[in-house]
Amino acid sequence: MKLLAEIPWRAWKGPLTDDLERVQGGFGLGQVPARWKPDATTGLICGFCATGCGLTAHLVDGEAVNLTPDPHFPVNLGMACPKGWEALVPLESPDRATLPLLRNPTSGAMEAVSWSRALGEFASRMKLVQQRHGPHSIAFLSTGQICTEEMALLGALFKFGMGGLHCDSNTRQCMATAHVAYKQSLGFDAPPYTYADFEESDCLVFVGSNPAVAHPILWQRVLRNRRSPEIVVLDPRKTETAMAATLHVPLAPKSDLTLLYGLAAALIGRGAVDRPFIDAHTRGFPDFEAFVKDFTPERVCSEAGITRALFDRLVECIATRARVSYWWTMGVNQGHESTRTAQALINLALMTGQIGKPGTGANSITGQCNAMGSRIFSNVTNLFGGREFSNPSHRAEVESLLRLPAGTVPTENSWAYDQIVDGIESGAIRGLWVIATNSSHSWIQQSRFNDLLGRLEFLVVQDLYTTTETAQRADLLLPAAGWAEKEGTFINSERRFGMVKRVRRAPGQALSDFQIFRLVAEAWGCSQILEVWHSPEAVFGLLKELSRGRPCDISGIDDYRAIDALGGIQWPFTTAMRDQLMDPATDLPLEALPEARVSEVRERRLFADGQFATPDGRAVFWYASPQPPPDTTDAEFPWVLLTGRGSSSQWHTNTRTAKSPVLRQLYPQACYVEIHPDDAAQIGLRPQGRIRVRSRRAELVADACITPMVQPGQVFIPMHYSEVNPLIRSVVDPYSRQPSYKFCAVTLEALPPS
Ligand SMILES: Nc1nc2c(c(=O)[nH]1)N[C@H]1C(S)=C(S)[C@@H](COP(=O)(O)OP(=O)(O)OC[C@H]3O[C@@H](n4cnc5c(=O)[nH]c(N)nc54)[C@H](O)[C@@H]3O)O[C@H]1N2
Ligand SMILES: Nc1nc2c(c(=O)[nH]1)N[C@H]1C(S)=C(S)[C@@H](COP(=O)(O)OP(=O)(O)OC[C@H]3O[C@@H](n4cnc5c(=O)[nH]c(N)nc54)[C@H](O)[C@@H]3O)O[C@H]1N2
Ligand code: SF4
Ligand SMILES: [Mo]
Repeated sequence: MKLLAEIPWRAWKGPLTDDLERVQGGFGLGQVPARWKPDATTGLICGFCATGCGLTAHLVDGEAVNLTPDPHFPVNLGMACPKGWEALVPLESPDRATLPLLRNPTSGAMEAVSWSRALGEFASRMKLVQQRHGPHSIAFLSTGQICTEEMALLGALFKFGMGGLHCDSNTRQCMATAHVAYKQSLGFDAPPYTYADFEESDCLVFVGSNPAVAHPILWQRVLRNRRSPEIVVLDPRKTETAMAATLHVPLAPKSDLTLLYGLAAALIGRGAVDRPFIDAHTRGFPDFEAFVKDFTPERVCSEAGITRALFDRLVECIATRARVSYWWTMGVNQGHESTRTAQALINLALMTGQIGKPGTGANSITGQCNAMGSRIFSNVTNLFGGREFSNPSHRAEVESLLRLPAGTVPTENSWAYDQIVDGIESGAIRGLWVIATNSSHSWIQQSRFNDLLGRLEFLVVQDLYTTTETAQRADLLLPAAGWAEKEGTFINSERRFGMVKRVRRAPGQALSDFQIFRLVAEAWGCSQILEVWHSPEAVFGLLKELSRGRPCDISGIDDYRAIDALGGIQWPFTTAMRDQLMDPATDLPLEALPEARVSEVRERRLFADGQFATPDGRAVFWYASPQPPPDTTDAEFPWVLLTGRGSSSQWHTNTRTAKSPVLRQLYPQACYVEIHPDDAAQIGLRPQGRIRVRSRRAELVADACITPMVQPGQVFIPMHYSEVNPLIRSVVDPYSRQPSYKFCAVTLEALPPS
């Protein structure tokens, strides 16, 4: 093990200015706070995916030197994937941003500046943009990877303090579809399940989801299922998950909607529906029933490119198993008609009454560690607590709860990510603040995006590293403390709040995002608005009040200690639920809940009573006729390019995972393209050959990986390599505005080995 003193940034001897003394306020340098047992160990939630595994940090002098999975945490039960085990290593990288950096307008070089200078530049230049081009000419793009309290503070600062309107986050790339689909169908963005459902289901249907790679610990939960379940995978590729399934349906890319409507028609035809549930708890079924009649097995099999026998077997699985659960991820969320596709899955669960009971549900698996937090509490696409900006009574509630002057809350919705990008093109957006997302690699049709960044008058990037594709384009770089260097909560896929704790000192002058937002407010001159937002836990208290009476009510969670002591707490957890568990007369904190009663808090699912969050309590059937993908294949571009996760050891744009020598051993360093052996032969690919992949927008050259995992006519490139996104056309779903990353027409050319 490396000694702390040997870690490169520990040797940092930069100026310790008065300025830093003033701004750090307990969040910058100095000792890790002793509030979480300063002795041998403390628990915290992993900072990569939304599985939300509990990790145990092993401390020396109050600082984490190692991590192990927590055997008692209800999510991971003692397991972790390679990223979790290695999570401390990326914090120690020499390219950590340790000082604010400002671009010298003459030389173009980035130069270290004090925090005072950086914050002064931030406020004066963003304000100048607003003076020249109007208050809504500044925007931010944020993330599902910082703490809930940080997101909430940012959303309040920008919309209530800085006079901004347009902002979005990388959750648009990830979970927007699930958000909109649930909201329309069930009345609230409410994934209904708990992880125990993986173990309690008789038939698990995974659609566009590869948990064996992308959510390995959830996959372990599936493997713990003792009910001999059918495991069905709908994925054009024979993924690691599909190989382990009992039934793989290799449907044609983006034929999901047709197939799912055909499935609904076949189930209705067999009478495999729950009429009493439909009558009591849903709206719109008769019209849906009439609509799906056109989706005959013949049509479906032809459009999805599967055999009739396979289709019949799929119908049989779902019709005959008692507890059926539907799980979806990016193969559904990222598409040109993704919202209706997600809703086709919700419709299946509704019409068969498979929701609100053990082992059932229409269950979207979340991607980033805190995408759930950003969906409900970031004040970006919806007003705090899943409220609407356009609703006057919602605005008044928030203004009153936060003691804001009437009229502070904007009445309009923000533009979505793609509209902000278009806004840069049209000149409507001139100042951009990018926080904890690496858009210059991850956004769709990336060359256009990166060209557009050049048109901005001011680009601020707030990140852990100076080397990300986006940071390198910044005019101002704000050095952020990362996961484990700060405190707050994450919300995982099953709606569970978990604690992030400060068990490491941030390097140099890096500050937590929370502290940076507070300092921006001060520099902007709007800190009075945020007086009550002084610490993460104070913000958590505000979020409790903002959630009260909403479907995501967490008013019954006392404080951080309760979350920590109970293995996380799922929303909702209302004051009434708390009072049932803890006699209010005893005045004991929730953390003192007797062990015997902890199970009542640990695992909960939604909609057990068939009451949904719509005004009339009924879930709604949504559907639309399937449309072909806009980036069509033709004689010139005959292959379909699919993208997604390549390995359990790579995280997105690889800014963090590339920093671990252990993780680096576990994935190919150079971009590669998976191609079927028949196609390899067709294009004349030689062993160890390389391939040129060209779309209507760009081209790349990558190593060839010849494998029957992909079907003929399709190729796959992992998203972790920055070469891939320039190829993909900017197509978004009309309702969720989530990009369609998983369908791009390309042509291939074999190149000799390099
Ligand atoms: N190791 C690792 N884990 C991660 C991440 C990571 O970067 N690395 N990222 C996290 C995040 S933010 C997310 S959102 C999740 C994503 O988790 P997943 O969605 O499971 O991962 P992907 O590989 O993006 O996509 C899943 C599958 O969709 C399939 N697919 C493509 N097109 C279609 C289609 O038209 N129909 C169907 N049915 N399937 C299709 C792809 O072949 C792929 O196997 O993973 C999370 N976990
Ligand atoms: N082709 C293709 N493209 C895709 C996808 C796909 O399937 N195919 N998937 C999409 C999906 S689902 C997602 S979620 C996106 C992800 O896309 P991004 O969000 O752009 O990817 P990350 O690499 O996670 O970027 C996070 C950034 O935040 C920084 N960071 C980490 N922690 C902190 C922190 O605490 N504070 C601050 N300030 N910075 C921090 C990291 O260093 C990194 O630069 O990619 C999308 N892009
Ligand atoms: S599965 Fe997700 S939450 Fe669990 S250790 Fe791996 S990255 Fe972390
Ligand atoms: Mo994601």
